[in-house]
Amino acid sequence: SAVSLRQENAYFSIGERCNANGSKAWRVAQEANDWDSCLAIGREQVGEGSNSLDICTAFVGRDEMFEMSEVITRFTSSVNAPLVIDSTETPIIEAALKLHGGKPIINSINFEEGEGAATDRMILAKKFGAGVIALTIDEVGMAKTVEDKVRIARRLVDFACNKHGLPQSDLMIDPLTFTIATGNEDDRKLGLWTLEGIRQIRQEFPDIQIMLGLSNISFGLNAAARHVLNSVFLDHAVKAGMTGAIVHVSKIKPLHAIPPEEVKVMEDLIFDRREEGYDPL
Ligand code: THG
Repeated sequence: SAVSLRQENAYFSIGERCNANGSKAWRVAQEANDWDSCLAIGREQVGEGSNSLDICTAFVGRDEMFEMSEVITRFTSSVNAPLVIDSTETPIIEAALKLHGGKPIINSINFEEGEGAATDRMILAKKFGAGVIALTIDEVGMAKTVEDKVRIARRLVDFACNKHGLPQSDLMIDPLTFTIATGNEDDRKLGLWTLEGIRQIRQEFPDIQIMLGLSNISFGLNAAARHVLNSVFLDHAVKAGMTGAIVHVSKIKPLHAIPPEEVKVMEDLIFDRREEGYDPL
């Protein structure tokens, strides 16, 4: 058959496994302050194609400031990829930015408690030349409907770019992914709404980045099914206009490498085409 020279579905991939809540192997290494093993988990993901690494050291009973600082100090000198600083605490973000060479990314800003914390973080972004991930969360809560995602995205672009001068290309809007695998009636449309949110935000703001924490979509399924659903959803999200994602990079398969019947099962799930009594999983 014809060889296609067109690279499809290029996106900025952020490795998800340097996360105390998202990887058992990482948590075990971090708890032992085994920084060599942490570094190995980071390097492995870059070797597998991650363009960046999400770093989250927050864990109950641990010293996030100390452990984040230890990690950033080592990674910034030994891993050839910009880091995504994933913390809910502004002082931790600031400490990490001070230690990071090159261009870091702040994960994240949102309007959960108004604009105070977001303002502090925008000032840091400007000072350190950082990119910014912005979640569609406001004082009312996390955006689940398309309408809420687009409305809060508008406010985030206005706030970060118009008010605080962040270049649109350095803003990564995250319209939020939730699991669609709970079997819960209320959750069935959440994937569909995220895809439609991406499409509308892309249309309104052609120059911003749009990203997701991809693996959230499949919480609740077994590992093999998760990898297929994550890959299929990623493909649809990129086609809708997404330009980045936090992923388990070695588990992402291009669609042509997944059996068509498995793609269909996952598309039925994503587009809520399940029929009465239909139980694909
Ligand atoms: N948006 C933004 N940042 C985020 C998220 C988001 N950061 C965290 C999270 N969500 C994205 N990262 C992960 C990391 C791991 C998993 C899911 C999301 C995951 N891990 C397996 C598990 O928990 O079952 C791995 C288990 C293991 O290896 O031990 O699913 O949405 N901006």
